[in-house]
Amino acid sequence: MVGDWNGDGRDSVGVFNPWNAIWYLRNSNTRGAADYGPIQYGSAHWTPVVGDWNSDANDSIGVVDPAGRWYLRNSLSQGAPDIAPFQYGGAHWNAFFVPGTTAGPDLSGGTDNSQGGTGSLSGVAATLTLSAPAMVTTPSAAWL
Ligand SMILES: [Ca+2]
Ligand SMILES: [Ca+2]
Repeated sequence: MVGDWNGDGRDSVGVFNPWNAIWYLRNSNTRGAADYGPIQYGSAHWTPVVGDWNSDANDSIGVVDPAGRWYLRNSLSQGAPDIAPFQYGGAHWNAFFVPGTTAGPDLSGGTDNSQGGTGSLSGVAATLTLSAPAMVTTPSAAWL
């Protein structure tokens, strides 16, 4: 993701490790150590979001859980959400299908399969989840 973490008017890079929900944010678009982080915020496989939630010119972090609840924080640090968590959207609507991630074991569970369109989405997610590890390892092995 990108955001203006320090309020200087320029967006710069940030990454979120979907396996452990740890953020690393940098104030310049260059290599180097994180200016903010590691910051543990959220849970594994939640969706990271960034924005200026409080209009102070600094972008900050947020996460959306698999049920569609948003947890927004005004500072680049660990801690409780600054805005009371709220529901916006349905379960799994915000999920990124990042290679190698799962949005939770419930995606392939029996309950989603009984909900029409949600069932087909679950099928796609399950396929991506299962194929991702092979996609990560096979190309590098072929190129060596
Ligand atoms: Ca900036
Ligand atoms: Ca802000």
